[in-house]
Amino acid sequence: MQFPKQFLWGTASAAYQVEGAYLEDGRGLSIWDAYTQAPGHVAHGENGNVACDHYHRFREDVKMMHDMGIHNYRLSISWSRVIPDGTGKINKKGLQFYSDLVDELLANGIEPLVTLFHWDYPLALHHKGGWLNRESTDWFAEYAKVVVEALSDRVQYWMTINEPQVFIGNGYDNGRFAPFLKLPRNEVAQMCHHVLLAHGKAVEVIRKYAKKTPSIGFAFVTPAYSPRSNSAEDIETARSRTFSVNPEDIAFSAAWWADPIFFGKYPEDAYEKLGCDMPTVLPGDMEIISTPVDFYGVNIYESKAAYNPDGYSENAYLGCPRTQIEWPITPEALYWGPKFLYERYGKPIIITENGMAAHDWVHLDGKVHDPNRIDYMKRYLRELLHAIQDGVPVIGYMYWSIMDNFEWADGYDKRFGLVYVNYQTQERTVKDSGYFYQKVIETNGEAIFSDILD
Ligand code: GCO
Repeated sequence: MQFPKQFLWGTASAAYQVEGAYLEDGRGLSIWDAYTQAPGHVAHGENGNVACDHYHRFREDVKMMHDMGIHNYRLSISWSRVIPDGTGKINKKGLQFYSDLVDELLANGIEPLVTLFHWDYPLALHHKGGWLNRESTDWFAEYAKVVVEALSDRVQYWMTINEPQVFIGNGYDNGRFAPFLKLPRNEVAQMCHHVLLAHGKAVEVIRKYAKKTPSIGFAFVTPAYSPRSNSAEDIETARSRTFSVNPEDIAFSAAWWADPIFFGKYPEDAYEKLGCDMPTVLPGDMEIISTPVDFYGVNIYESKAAYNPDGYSENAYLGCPRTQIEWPITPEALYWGPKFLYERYGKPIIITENGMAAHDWVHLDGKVHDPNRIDYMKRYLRELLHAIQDGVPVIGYMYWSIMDNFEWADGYDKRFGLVYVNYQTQERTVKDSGYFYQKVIETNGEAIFSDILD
């Protein structure tokens, strides 16, 4: 069996990482605009002020995607471009940009998948307490309604929130991402609860106001553990580690986020491990949080080794190859991740992100040769196909990213794109892997078994 007939083959990006135009047409500031300007936060003092200048170049970029044979494009909306202060007055020009982008995509035969929030939190709301303030859940619902009313006549696929694990864990727990804070655990836990509640309210809003019947999910990151062997015991060890709550790092625990959504309650072990740091939950919250969704969107780049007592901070195995961003290359992540998630939560899966950063540059012949990325994609997609063959309903795959972009605290050094971006000239060059992916899409996956290397 091959990839399903209607499989969503796509690529992904996020507003702050590609758009630039940070002060244009009435856009308000986000926490990334504000806190990247301070020294020491981002490699080389870089920021997303210009990024890939996609705001101005989106028509050429969409044409490029069309020429690359891309079928789907996962994009995110900048909240403060649409509502500069986070609540209240709408910025018509900002909203128009996304409406034009959606039109351009559809005119080029590309279906958009929209993420409402990919980390660029409005600065004005941060100053009102951000996710720590319970009102943040209503601010998010208000914003969701504005976007849904503007785009849902043309958009079917919606993701509420991208990787709460990362923007909460790195943003408010370990201080690596904007707003670069290290808050006490009870506050981090309370923020998580508000993020979940905001998600639930947004699901209700999308369901209620969408003009086209929506398909709703989120884009979480799930660090699945892989078993050492296929013995029932090893698989069980991997599964239970995947879903157990790590009290030192609650934000990165898969079940901490997904159990409330699918089962309407926090995982049992969270109560034991967090004790009085558990969030305050008001009556009715869990009903809202568990408003049904249609798919489980998951960003998977790597798996941890279940047999390694220290897990993911250690090598999956001695000498495990790593990408340019130092992440271990563990293709089996695309088998075990979707499998465990489907077994536990029973929803179709979309791989909302997968990809690698590599040491790419334009070679003397004017091309970008990245055989390592092609090999990576083949290995990961073969594992994904294996999961499908084993009965996991995976309905789509979005390569991260369509083009090189602003990689958060790593600035512009780490290149994940299928398209190379020269940040001095904004020239785009499709990498060999971009042409390879075109063949993958054209053949509905057959090309992952070819011997194409460049
Ligand atoms: C994430 C984000 C992306 C990243 C990508 C590579 O997964 O962290 O969704 O914005 O750029 O994953 O780190």
